[in-house]
Amino acid sequence: MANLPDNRALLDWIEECRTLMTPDEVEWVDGSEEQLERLRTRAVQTGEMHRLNPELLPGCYYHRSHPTDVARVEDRTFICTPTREEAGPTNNHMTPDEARAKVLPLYKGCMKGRTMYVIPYSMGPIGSEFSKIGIEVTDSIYVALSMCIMTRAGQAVLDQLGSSGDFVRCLHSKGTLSPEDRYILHFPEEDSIWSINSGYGGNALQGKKCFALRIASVLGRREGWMAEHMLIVGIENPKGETKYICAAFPSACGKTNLAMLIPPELYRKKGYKVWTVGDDIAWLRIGADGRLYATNPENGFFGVAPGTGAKTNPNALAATRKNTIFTNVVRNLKDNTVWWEGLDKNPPEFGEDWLGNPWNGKTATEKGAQPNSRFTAPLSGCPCISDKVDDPAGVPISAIIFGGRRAHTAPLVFESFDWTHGVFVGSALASETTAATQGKIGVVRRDPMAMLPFCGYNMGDYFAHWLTMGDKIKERPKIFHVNWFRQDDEGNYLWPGFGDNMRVLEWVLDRCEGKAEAVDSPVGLLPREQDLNVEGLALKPGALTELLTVDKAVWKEEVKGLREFYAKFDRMPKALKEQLDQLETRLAE
Ligand code: GTP
Ligand code: SPV
Ligand code: MN
Repeated sequence: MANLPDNRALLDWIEECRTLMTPDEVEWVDGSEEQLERLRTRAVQTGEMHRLNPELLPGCYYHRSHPTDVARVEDRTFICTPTREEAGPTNNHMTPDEARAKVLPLYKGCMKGRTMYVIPYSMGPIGSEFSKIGIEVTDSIYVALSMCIMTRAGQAVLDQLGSSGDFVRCLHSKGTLSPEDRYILHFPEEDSIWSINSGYGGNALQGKKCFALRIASVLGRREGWMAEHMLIVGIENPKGETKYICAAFPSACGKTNLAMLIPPELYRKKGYKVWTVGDDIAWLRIGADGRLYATNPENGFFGVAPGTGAKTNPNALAATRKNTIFTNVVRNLKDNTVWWEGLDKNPPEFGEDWLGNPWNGKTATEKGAQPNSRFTAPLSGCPCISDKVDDPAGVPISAIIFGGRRAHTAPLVFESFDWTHGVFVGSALASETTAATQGKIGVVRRDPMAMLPFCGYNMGDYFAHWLTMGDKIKERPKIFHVNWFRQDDEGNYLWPGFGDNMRVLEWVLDRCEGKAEAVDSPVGLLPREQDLNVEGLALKPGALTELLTVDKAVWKEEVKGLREFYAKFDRMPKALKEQLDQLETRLAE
């Protein structure tokens, strides 16, 4: 049992939660293996989780969420501030009073007959001056166990908190799982988060998007740092020097894959290595030397299962072979393991699909795994995990990359002219929607900095904050844009992607060191064909030319769309509006 600190603020708040939701019991999560094992056993008894083959997948469990509860629900996610203006034009808004009036009745007595778990957790290494503490209360063992993988959780966090009231109050109940009453609410002024009627991922594991992005983005603006939807990866060159890159791609657009990429053989032979620091969220601060430093506030991966295979992402796959919880994938009943589309070419004949129906991979016409099915795996299980993940100082960033899924329009890679233009490029990011959020898939939407669903305040102010940070950073990282998803007329990807993205990263890092050439284009600086190492690649004739082409007519359309988007903002910084005008002028030349 946890050793409770003498902390009035904390104990009073837990008592408030207990009175409101009336659980039968309250259990503090100390994070000890003994307690976690007890919780796992309980989850197996209640049927919430299923223990997988201990020889093939030791410490691994299978879980299904409710069929209506399989992705983040952006239309039910709200920023609750006194004025609409503070939430801005891209967020759903309620006043804190409205939100409480709507949702308090749903919480009333919602934990009757259940246990309320109290999870103390740290985003970032415990005790680092950059880390922040949250306390999540939940009635879901799945959420409690997942939080213990995804964050640094337990007694050490309580000890660190001591008597301080400085923690984010995270209230979660799976409630009745009713989609009509599902709410994900953020109260930035009170450092609190309320979610109810979902047990899924970003809706329920509040340390992740709710805290580490929406609340943290507000804290970052106030305190002079940034919370971003970015992977962090280290590229070690043959001389043993490691340079770090951050990259922001929208959900299910390749962050986990880029963070763990295995370089093509020709690079490996030369001695290149890749180290993963983070795959989803980066907290960025200016160090004492004036450079930009990144830390990964998380302690685990909540990764997309479909498409993760031995060919595409062997490191992610390896990370899921131990102590992992799988959600909404296929169960292989023959050997009590799991499967999903893209794992291998050997789907189970005796399986159950993500809904629990009998499923035979040899004859099935429907997919077996939900397209947004996921694995929750500890960072420590990843073979290429960086030895810097626990470093409280973080890693220095050489380059920032924005990217999305664009079948046409965006070239494979381009460099921005300077920081302000780079911020403009980030603000102009657009991508085809994926299964990570409920709604239509494959429609292009504007998703600035991949933060559209995650910025906890007015996005006009957020852009201004990016510009201000640029003024303060001494050695500003160069800013790039990539697109691994450009297609030919038949809908085939022009670029092989995955490990071969290393070839683009090499150009990016060489540009940072002034070692590679680039040519001007209206949208930014492009590599010439000879500037990318495509040795050993079987690209279709003309593919590279097409990948590096900026079609002015298509981009003029892009500018139109962007103008419409910019028009939504009252608080759009002047410098970015000027960037848009300049782009239009360059396209007209
Ligand atoms: P979130 O966890 O939702 O934030 O997603 P993510 O950005 O980490 O995306 P992830 O790396 O999990 O990739 C999502 C999907 O895109 C998977 O099905 C991948 O197989 C696919 N993918 C990733 N990288 C590439 C690439 O370079 N090319 C192609 N064609 N597909 C890719
Ligand atoms: C995303 O959707 O960007 C994710 C998964 O990383 S979730 O935790 O649900 O936000
Ligand atoms: Mn994500």
